[in-house]
Amino acid sequence: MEVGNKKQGIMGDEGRRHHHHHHHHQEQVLDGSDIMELVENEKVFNSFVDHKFHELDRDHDGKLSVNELQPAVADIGAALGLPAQGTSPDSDLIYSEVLNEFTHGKEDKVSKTEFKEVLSDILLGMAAGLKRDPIVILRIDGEELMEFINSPCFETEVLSVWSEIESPDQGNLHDCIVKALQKLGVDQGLPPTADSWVMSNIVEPALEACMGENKDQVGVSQETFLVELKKVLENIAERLKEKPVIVAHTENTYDGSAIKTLLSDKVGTDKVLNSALQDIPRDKHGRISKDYLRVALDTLAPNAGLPPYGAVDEMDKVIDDAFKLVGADDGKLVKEEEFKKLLLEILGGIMLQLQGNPISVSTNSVVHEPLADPSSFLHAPSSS
Ligand SMILES: [Ca+2]
Repeated sequence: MEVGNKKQGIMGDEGRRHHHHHHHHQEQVLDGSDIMELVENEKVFNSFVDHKFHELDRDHDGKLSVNELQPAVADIGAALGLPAQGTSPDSDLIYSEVLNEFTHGKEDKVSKTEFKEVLSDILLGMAAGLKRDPIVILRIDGEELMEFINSPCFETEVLSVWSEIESPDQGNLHDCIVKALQKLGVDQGLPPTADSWVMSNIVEPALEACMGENKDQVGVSQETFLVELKKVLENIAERLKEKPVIVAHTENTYDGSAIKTLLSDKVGTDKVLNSALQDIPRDKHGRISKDYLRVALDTLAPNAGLPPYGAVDEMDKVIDDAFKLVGADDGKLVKEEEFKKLLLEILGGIMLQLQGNPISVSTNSVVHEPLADPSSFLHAPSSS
């Protein structure tokens, strides 16, 4: 099932993403010739990777841990133009997808060879703006929307949208059209209307231009709806032509397989648990409050192929249920071994639930600060 258009934030703000230049949806977003050149020049790229890897490998063990990868992931998010963590819902998920690209959701350490492969893949994908798994960068410029408007299935689709709007004859025309726009989406060439920039810079001006005083009209007929919606969509398409909107799109299915892989590797699981517990406070007897189970789970989420808590409502429900099942929310103090056991039970519970009912999520996040200088990522100082 789709959980589209969620809003949320990502990876820690590395301190240089406070400015959202909402008006810079420019062509150069996808002009990554500098990146192409760098990645394709074996010698230069090797030296770039050597340098970056050395910078990131803070404990100098020749591998990158999930923590050590965070600055690189944050840089990639910044280069993609994603909003900082905690500022916009979808981005968290995209950041965790980038991290998953490196870790494949299980390996707790990444070698230089793996780092190089994934980095080159991500950079080339960014540079080309081409479809890549799992992140697709879409440039919504009105062309696809015009195709939709002129397609033979337009009327059928719009009428099915009409039937999904709750008591359309009771709302005014403006609200009916807005509700309809919310039901359409990137598949039809519309940017996500849940985004406030899109709403105030594209949708509202289009509504104003098309409907004027008619917008307050109540008792909207199906016929009026069809005509008015078409006008608004055409107007939106015109605006997108002038001001294309860049959208980062992800699709993912959580089916518990990453947890299964993690749990089937005893040594790997121990490592992941120890690392998740590393920074969690103990009382003087070495006991841990169960309140920290959620913190620990969030820390190991990337290793278990889970999104950050708060990113996907349906996943949050599954996680909450797993906590309830093992009585994990009573805040009692437990010994470290018991804490780990509970954490494993929670993971097991989530896995079983997902195996029975996998959750598919697709998100569309408007990129507000696009890759104005595609090479900035490459020259940016480490955010650590
Ligand atoms: Ca390391």
